[in-house]
Amino acid sequence: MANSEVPGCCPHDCQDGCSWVAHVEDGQVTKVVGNKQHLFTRGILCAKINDYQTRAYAPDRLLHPLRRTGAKGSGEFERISWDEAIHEIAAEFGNIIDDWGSEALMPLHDMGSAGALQRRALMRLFHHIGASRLHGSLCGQSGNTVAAEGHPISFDPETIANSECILLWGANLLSTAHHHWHFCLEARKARSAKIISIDPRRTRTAAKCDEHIPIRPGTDAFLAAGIANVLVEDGIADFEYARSAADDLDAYLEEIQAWTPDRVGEITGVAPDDVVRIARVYGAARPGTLRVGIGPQQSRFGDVFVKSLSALAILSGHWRLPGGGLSIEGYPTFDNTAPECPELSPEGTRSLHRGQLGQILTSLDLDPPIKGLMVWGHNPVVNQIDAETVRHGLCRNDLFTVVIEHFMTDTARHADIVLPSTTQLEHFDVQGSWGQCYVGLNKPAIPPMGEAKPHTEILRHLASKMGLDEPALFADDETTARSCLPDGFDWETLNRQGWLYAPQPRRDPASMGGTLKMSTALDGPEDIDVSDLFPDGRLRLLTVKPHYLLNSTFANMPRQAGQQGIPTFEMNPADAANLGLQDGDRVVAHNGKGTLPAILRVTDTVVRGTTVLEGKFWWTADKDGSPVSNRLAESNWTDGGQPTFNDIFVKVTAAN
Ligand SMILES: Nc1nc2c(c(=O)[nH]1)N[C@H]1C(S)=C(S)[C@@H](COP(=O)(O)OP(=O)(O)OC[C@H]3O[C@@H](n4cnc5c(=O)[nH]c(N)nc54)[C@H](O)[C@@H]3O)O[C@H]1N2
Ligand SMILES: Nc1nc2c(c(=O)[nH]1)N[C@H]1C(S)=C(S)[C@@H](COP(=O)(O)OP(=O)(O)OC[C@H]3O[C@@H](n4cnc5c(=O)[nH]c(N)nc54)[C@H](O)[C@@H]3O)O[C@H]1N2
Ligand code: SF4
Ligand SMILES: [Mo]
Repeated sequence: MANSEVPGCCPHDCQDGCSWVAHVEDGQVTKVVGNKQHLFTRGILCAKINDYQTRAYAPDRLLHPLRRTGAKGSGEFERISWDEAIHEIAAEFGNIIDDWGSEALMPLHDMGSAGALQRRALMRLFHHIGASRLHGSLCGQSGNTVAAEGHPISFDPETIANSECILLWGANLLSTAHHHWHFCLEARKARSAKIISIDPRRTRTAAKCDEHIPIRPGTDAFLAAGIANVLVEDGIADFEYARSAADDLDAYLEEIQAWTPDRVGEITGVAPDDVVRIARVYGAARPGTLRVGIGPQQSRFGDVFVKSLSALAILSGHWRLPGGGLSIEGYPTFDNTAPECPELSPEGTRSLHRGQLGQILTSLDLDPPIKGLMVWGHNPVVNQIDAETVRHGLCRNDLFTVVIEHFMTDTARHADIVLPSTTQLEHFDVQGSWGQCYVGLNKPAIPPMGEAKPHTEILRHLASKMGLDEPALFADDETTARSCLPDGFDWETLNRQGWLYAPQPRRDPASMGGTLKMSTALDGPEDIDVSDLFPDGRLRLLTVKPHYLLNSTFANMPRQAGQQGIPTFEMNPADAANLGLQDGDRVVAHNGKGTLPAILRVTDTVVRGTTVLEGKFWWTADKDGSPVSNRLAESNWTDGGQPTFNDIFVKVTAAN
């Protein structure tokens, strides 16, 4: 068999969207390497993905359809054929539609695969049959909410190389989007840019910045107001620009006035001198950049957090220059939703929030209730808020659940039917990005492992078994892929080299014709009591992204799991001393909802009042509980719908 090098792209939920080359020898993928030609990837994949073939060849990979034989969640299944599986799903879905109506069916996917076909194409079946639709996000929903008000939150991240000051605000780039760091380094080299991390934790990234400003989580909007206040006091605010973008500048200026450096210091824990100094460096830069992460959005302050940073970026006028402004995301010209064919969904079909699964499955008021669920690219039993409620919902005996997966995850264990999915090495796909401006094309390097199937094939098989004749359900993969691309897109080059740079035009706040709102309705200093940030003297548990895992993906892979290590709480020495705990102790975090065992690491890299768990682990219960942090998370969302994963408050005690 000939050897070959097959172009493809990393499908994981990461802003970098790397382009890769799979090396195939005698029909086996021997390695997967970063594409050297791709200007973003620069030949390097990350610590999660650089041995990607081991995922495809993993001994615990799901390779056949399965039917449940034991209780839900028991993990007891029997092997069945594809025909049996598809027949059973078609029959169950048909019965549910007859008895309860189409809206009793719920599709549910997240970003397990970012490939447009793998992630989205199955939705056209659900839209066509009139199943409940989906809206909302588990991820940067606060950013989406502020963007929906007209605030731009994205531009081409490569232009950050032009910046003279980059505030990495709650963004741990070296773990979560390490290719973005290159452009920060270029700015440092070419423009002497200062790179400053604002984060409750001295992360890998913070350690490489020019400065790290530790901040109490949830207090960022006050720091943003304080910085804005200094820009005004110093006469370096760009009022002309702000007036061209917003119609409430005066209200905003009034709101921030109370936020003097001293008051900001009391609430945020940032020294008043630092507030002034950062403001001056940021204000004087031409331009300055706010590079903002997702983690800080995942608390009840999330929407205000994003809004306050957009207001600061507007007031500074940095949007006037390329690379300046507010950068949370970045996009190529690519229509992500085209493969879903949303137009097939009957008008008036109800829509469900994809981040409220526990409530949706356990509600007594939902009419019709959800009777049939299909999940792909998502592990809700670990990643949805209030995970015990999700699990209770999935244990309902009157719920028929299908899970499409690579592995027997905690979610798959609760399915009635499990279908094996191909990996990116085994199927064709095309994808945009949420962090940069390239479209990626993925060609299969090897045939499907075992009986695994791409989702588009599952779509065609199921549509046919359900007796449907809508032509879109039977479209070939290339037609579906091309529907994501604008007219005149250079398909030939994309097809040949596996990627194409296709940036969306830069849009700045002034392009909104002066209609934006800068005001965040921020509380005044007199309304805030710092102790409210830590109810009952508990610690806030921050669940940050693991360096070697991608959310819960790879938690079952020995290499990545070994490097990530066992669940560990990082805790400030002052808090540990207060609690009588020592480095290396076995401890348990608990609140009214559950317990979470971990090993304690006492370290001054974390601010007081906060403990940090790096990682999403699978359920594996022991006598002290399980490491799934969302079991301890109350069901809460911001007004904009962001689940508040980081609002977990716990007591930490020694394990018995
Ligand atoms: N290695 C790896 N990479 C990933 C992922 C992964 O799981 N592992 N997940 C991917 C996904 S889905 C996403 S959404 C992105 C997320 O990418 P990031 O947003 O960069 O990741 P997080 O770790 O969630 O949060 C970033 C930082 O915010 C800090 N933080 C938390 N709360 C606050 C706060 O209130 N204020 C401030 N200033 N900082 C705060 C945390 O300490 C953390 O260092 O990463 C993607 N990339
Ligand atoms: N406490 C807490 N909770 C959080 C977060 C947090 O930081 N803290 N982060 C939140 C964020 S930002 C996000 S984005 C969500 C992420 O939540 P999820 O999207 O559930 O993230 P993963 O754990 O990566 O699970 C993705 C699943 O998709 C599967 N998969 C991958 N590729 C394919 C494929 O091609 N086909 C199929 N069928 N399956 C595939 C993987 O095996 C994996 O089980 O979690 C959220 N939950
Ligand atoms: S997870 Fe992100 S950084 Fe790692 S290879 Fe994939 S796209 Fe690149
Ligand atoms: Mo995310």
